[in-house]
Amino acid sequence: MQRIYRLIALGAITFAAAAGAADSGNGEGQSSGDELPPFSEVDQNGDGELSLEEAKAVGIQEDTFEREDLDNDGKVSEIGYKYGIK
Ligand SMILES: [Ca+2]
Ligand SMILES: [Ca+2]
Repeated sequence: MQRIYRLIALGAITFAAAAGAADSGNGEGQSSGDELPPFSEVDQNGDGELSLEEAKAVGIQEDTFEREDLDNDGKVSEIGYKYGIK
């Protein structure tokens, strides 16, 4: 059983490293433990930002969205989506 735990730990480290490196990359869609779809899928009108409507379409709560919309312009950036919304 110990071997399995080691594999899980290794996977978590790899994922964390990949998430840090994928800052400006176009995401290779390896989602281990990430329930949310890639930003490109969520951003339905392709304006590079997430509207409340787009957020709700993938099950993001309105209060979660508002928390991430720091400047209250009704939109959340890709970074906010990736790192702020869980
Ligand atoms: Ca959008
Ligand atoms: Ca905003």
